[in-house]
Amino acid sequence: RTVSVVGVDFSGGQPKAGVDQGPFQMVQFGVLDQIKELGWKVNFDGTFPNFQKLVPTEDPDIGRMKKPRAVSSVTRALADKVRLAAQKGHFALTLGGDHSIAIGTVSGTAAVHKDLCVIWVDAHADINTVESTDSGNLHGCPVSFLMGLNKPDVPQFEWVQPCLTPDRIVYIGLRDVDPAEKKILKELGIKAFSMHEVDRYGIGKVVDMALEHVNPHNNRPIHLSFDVDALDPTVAPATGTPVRGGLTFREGHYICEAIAETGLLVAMDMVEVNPALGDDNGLLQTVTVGCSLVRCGLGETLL
Ligand code: DIR
Ligand code: MN
Ligand code: MN
Ligand code: MN
Repeated sequence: RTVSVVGVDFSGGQPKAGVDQGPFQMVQFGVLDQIKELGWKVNFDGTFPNFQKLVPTEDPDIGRMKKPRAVSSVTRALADKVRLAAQKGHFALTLGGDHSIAIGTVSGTAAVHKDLCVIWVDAHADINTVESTDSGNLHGCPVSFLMGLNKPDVPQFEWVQPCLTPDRIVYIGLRDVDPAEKKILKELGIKAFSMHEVDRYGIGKVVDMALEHVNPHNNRPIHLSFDVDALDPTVAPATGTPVRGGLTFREGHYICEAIAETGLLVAMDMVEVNPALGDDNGLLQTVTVGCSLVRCGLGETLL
């Protein structure tokens, strides 16, 4: 099988520079060769698409939203790339970049895989609406766009087709959810396994329950959107919004292994790796773990 890899050198969904260098770092670390060694044909054009050039020089706030034009044009172009990859039957692997880019990746896969479900692994729920967001950072909002929760439509994001329903997404790893987000999760009945449930049931049971919820008949294609800040900051320190009390190294890998084992995974995002944050050791640790999570999603096993 073939995997199409897109590196998204974009940081405009949040204020910290450096997360745009995440894809370069993971590629430099050798993730593409590592994937080839797993038996995949890798489709990567060698030069990054350079999403940065789509970023407008002037991009004043709209309401609370920061950099709305940049996020819109980058995610729109990314959605096309991911859709084309999925149309060819390729696995779509996206290396970020901040998590706002999931507006593009999920739009792209959902356009092709009509029955898609999404597993969102994150410390955060990323479901703020353009009205509920306190920070104005759009990496805290992608799920609200994918679900069509922003009414009336924000003109810049009119191109986004609501492609996700509350029963088609499940969260794992949450521990920093804004009050307005808690309300949205509750009102829409969205299933979430926070760190509390990971503690209570163990990661094996949590992943079983998550898959059972979102994919009861084991026949829906799965998009895994993995924010590296789901991991504990001791494991992945180089990220923009670290939150203590996260997933262990093995818990993170187990999630990817178990989802890969279903044979239903069609797309994966690895986002929020920010090589500019923290010391050299923290950077190496974070890039290394990002690459190994990707390998597990693509079928690497321990034995
Ligand atoms: C917060 C933090 N809920 C916000 N979100 C983050 O800005 O909307 N997402 N850090 O990754
Ligand atoms: Mn996120
Ligand atoms: Mn996060
Ligand atoms: Mn918060």
